Amino acid sequence: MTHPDLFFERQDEIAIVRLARGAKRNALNDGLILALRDCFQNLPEGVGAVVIDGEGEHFCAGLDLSELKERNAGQGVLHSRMWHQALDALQFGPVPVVAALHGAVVGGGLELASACHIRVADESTFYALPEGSRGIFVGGGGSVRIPKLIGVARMTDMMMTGRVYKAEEGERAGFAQYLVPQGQALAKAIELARRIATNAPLTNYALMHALPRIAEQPADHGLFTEALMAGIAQDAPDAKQRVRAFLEGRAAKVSRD
Ligand code: 1HE
Repeated sequence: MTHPDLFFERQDEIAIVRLARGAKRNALNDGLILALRDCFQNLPEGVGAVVIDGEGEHFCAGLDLSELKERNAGQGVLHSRMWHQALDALQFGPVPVVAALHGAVVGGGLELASACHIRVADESTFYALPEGSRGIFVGGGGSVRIPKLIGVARMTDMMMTGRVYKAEEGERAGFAQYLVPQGQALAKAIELARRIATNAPLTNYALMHALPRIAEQPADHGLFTEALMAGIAQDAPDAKQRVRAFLEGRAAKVSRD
């Protein structure tokens, strides 16, 4: 799992994955995309959640444009499919991924962020899809994932007009679930990842693998899938222990503070 531009650090029950190509604003070349795929396909046992962030002033400047050579149509399809495989490995991997965002989250960088399960942005964050002005289209799953966060109309506007969303309006639009002061995204993402890692593994699995599929199913199929998932989850020894702990007064109550 070693690549010069991808930093991996285990911190007890979580892992930090960092894009480490700051001099190129963490632009994603083919090697880095394949390294991300390999990383999420080979997470060590015992990692319960992952935080992903970027080195330097920006989270990620998107596709490495210096590699955008003359590709024919077939090569372009395969290149896009390579991105799909890598970001699917992240989204549908073994454990949840929290993105810690700052600075530019643009193009393929936004596609990467939108494949994560939770996004924490600091006040320096800005979101854009410059593909429109570069004469290309999204190819890293953005047309599927980004409208699920902000809607088709906002994404169309971003690509047609080059609109840039700053951190605060980006949070309101749905890009990020948490907005924190500048420089604090990583700390908040780590705090969330540690909390997520304490969940029953099957609950996290259901949230990653069942929930997005249920959301795409017709309602009667979705309700049936939900019932199957609920039955499987409640049967796990972990679930029984947690419910017993609550009933015996040994587990935390829900608190508004
Ligand atoms: C790059 C890239 C890149 C920076 N590919 N080399 N993405 C974009 O269209 C965004 C292009 N990048 C930018 O608009 C800016 O670089 C940033 C706003 C992200 C950052 O600005 P700044 O002033 O901090 O950095 P910089 O001086 O522009 O860039 C520093 C170096 O990184 C410079 O190289 P140097 O050798 O001259 O030092 C830049 O050329 C290089 N660099 N971004 C290659 N993207 C699956 S399809 C996805 C399709 C897309 O993602 S399209 C959108 C591509």
